[in-house]
Amino acid sequence: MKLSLIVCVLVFLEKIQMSRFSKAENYFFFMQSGVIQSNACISKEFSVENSTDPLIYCGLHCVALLQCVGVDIIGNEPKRCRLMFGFPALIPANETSDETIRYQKFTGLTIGTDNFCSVQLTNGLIVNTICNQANHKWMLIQRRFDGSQLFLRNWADYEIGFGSRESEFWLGNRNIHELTNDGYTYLRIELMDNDCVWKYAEYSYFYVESGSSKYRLHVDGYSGNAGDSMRYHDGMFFTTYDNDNDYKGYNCGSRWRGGWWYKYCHKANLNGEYGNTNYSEGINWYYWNGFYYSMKEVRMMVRKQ
Ligand SMILES: [Ca+2]
Repeated sequence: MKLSLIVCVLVFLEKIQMSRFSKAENYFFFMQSGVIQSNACISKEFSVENSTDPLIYCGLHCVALLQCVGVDIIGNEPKRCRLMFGFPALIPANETSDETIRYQKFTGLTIGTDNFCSVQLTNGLIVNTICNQANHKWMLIQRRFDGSQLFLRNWADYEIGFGSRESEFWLGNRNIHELTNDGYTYLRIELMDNDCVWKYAEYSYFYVESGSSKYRLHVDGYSGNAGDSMRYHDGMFFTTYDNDNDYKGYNCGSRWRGGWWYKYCHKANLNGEYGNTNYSEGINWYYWNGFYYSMKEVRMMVRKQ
């Protein structure tokens, strides 16, 4: 009895999934309104004439703009169209009304919708994070988007992890080690600037050693458009303000306000201080915006090869 019910539900879900993807032919597919917060931008809002199909009209405007990742169609006649900037997924729901319908732009860089998820690793460890259910199962290991979490933390905090899936977080060095040990060794980093333009960097090899090796980083095989700021950190140990494993005379973690695989000290400081534009103290990605620019949003995620 129970089993047949489950089968029915699965068939139903599969049908929903299919209808969702059939929309992709129009360069858009339906995306559930974002329960996961983000600081993405609404770039433009305008009315759509009653005689016009709002999806086609809004869609053409979005396709014409590189930064546009999706549209919201809101209100009654005349409907209004909002063009959204930001990451393809994680764009916020600014209207909770039933009248709002959101469509996401379908591009080669689109990687799908985000959901809360739990994944059990082969050693039995259960990791709770945000997953992205597109072609690959991405798991988020870090998120920054509003400065609500303090990232200047000690070794123990970075080891266990802090924050939550509803907010900013660091998944924890122990979890990240276990994930990479379990084959999640492909890394993707997405970065958004203050105009909601976003870029990415991918690494075809990413491995973090265990705590006894001070969570030493191995990273290689860059591709992307944000520049390769991680290669500099390859081979480095993790440093926090209370555990100095970097090569500099002082403690890079306390000086540059985060926990990271610091060297002399960094080209990437993704756990730096949110919104801080002082030299090297903010969320820096040197090869895109240098040391005086702090990213509006960042997310780091891993998948299997
Ligand atoms: Ca040092």
